[in-house]
Amino acid sequence: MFNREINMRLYIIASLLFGLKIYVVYRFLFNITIENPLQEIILFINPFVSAFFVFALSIWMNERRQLKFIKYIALIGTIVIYFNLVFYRNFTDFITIPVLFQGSNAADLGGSILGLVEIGDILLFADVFIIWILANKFGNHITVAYGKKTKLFALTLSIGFLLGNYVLAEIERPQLLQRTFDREYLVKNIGIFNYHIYDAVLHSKSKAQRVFADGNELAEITEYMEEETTIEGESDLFGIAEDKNVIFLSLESIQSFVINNTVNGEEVTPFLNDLIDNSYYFDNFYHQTEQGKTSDSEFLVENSLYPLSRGAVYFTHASNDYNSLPEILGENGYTSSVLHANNKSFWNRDVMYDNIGYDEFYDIASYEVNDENSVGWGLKDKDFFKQSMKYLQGMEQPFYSKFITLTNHYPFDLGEEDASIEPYNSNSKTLNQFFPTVRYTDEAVRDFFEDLKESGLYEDSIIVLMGDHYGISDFHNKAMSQYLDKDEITDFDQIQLQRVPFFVHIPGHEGETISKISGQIDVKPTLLHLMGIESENDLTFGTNLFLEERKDFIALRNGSFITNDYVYTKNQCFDRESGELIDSTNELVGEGESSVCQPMKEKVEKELDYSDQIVYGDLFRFYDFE
Ligand code: GP9
Ligand code: MN
Repeated sequence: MFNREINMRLYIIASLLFGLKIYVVYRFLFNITIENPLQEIILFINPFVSAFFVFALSIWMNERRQLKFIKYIALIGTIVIYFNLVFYRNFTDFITIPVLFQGSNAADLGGSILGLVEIGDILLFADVFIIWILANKFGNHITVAYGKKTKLFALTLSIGFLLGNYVLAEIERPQLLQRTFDREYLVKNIGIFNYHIYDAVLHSKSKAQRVFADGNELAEITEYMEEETTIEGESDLFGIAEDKNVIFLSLESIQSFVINNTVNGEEVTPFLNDLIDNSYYFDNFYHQTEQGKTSDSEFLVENSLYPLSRGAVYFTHASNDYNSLPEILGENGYTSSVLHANNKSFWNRDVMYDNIGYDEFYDIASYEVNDENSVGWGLKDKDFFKQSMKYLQGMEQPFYSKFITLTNHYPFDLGEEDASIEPYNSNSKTLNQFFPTVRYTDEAVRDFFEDLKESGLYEDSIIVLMGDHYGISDFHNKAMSQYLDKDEITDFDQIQLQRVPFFVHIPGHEGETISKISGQIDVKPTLLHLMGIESENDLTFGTNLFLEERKDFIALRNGSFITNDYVYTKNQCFDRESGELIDSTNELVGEGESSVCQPMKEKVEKELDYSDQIVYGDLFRFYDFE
């Protein structure tokens, strides 16, 4: 039946059978969420594209080798898929190299592995079986020695398919490979085999950088920290939260420009505005995140180190030694947890949280999520807080609990029933919709405060609120200038828009508004100070915000910075008060002269570089924090 006329070659049969199998596994055995038709299309074509690419390599070999190659590739591919499936049944996640070799995950699995194997799994090997029979019985009919033309044609075709797949994936999720986001996204967009290759590259890159570090770099860095970022002294607030719970709210995409502001004549954040009156509120507080978005802000808060300029440090350096907040709190009698109604593997949180010492992570599996209570990215904030109360009440005290909200996330979708205010009216749908979802989160926080009071937890806690990063990018500057009633959004304004709200609410305290420049890098030393935990030996780039003095700049991750006097960005130095351009290192400064921002620019670059050295070299493994 398989003769030259039909031209059904084994590599094509194998691609179809194997591709189909993989598709079925993706679609029905892994619980992959499909959010739109494009994802569905990618998920369907990817298995065939990947299978064809590998099987088509066989035609460069002689007939006997072709058969062998196809047989074993099908077998090995199936084993890889199968291992992932078994792993997935236990962890709802895909295998990464670190979990395979060093994670506690894999060890946990050891004992229970038999329980995850099902008899029907044998069907996963059906195509392998067919391929082996065909190869053994009809081998010489379904393979030939291919001519150069066919070889090149098949190769071009398979690379073309692969590129096509990649382009679709980029359309679906721009910067997928640079930013990673989530293993599930990777698998559904580039397929599980390409995902493993990607994971291996990522892993070896960070391993290599680590290998060349020996700890000698640390002396210079600690000296710098001692001089620049360690500020002696105590404030009245030292230990004010000792033995109290700390509830940390990470507010998705909330920027400072909505605070005490209105849209269509309505207050955007009435609850947060009122909260300012009885909180320590920082109105010049900057986010310092890059591509890792929320996870970068988490990293800053937990470590007082900078995230990376490329990729998400939560992904690239999740197994480093850190001296993280949850770990320190654990040593000081606190239990720690994170509550966030998303996939636990998003931003690799499950792995990172485990490493830095969180006791508990309440991810999407801890919540009841259905069509009624979700919008946009998932569970609505109000339901999220409501459903979280039972966990909070059950926690051993004192606890540190981080809540990460989600509703106010791009593209800022909200049902009419949840919108208390009208959208804005401009050419940017994104900005327009931003206001009602910000208001929604404001109300969710308001309700949460009520529930805390009702449960009695409020009195025993301090509540910290922080915007994680910007929600409105410079892409919407035209609409933004309309909203802010400005002719244009200058580079100076753009930096000022990177401010996010930061509140420390201590029940019974009147608080005050503090206008010193500050940022996410300062949160860790500030919290430890409030909790009465000495942190002199911590290596941090931030400083405690309740001291009179502080380090004299805030660096954004892209090298822009803010000092008391200046704002520097894109080679321009602005006066912070007036927003006037003082000089530009490109144009206005003549030869031999230098910008007034120059000395600080060098310092900022140095600090960012030191932080990178710590992360890339995993330098804290050489340091004794005791
Ligand atoms: C995802 C949530 C939002 O879990 O934290 O992520 P973001 O895109 O803002 O980083
Ligand atoms: Mn976010």
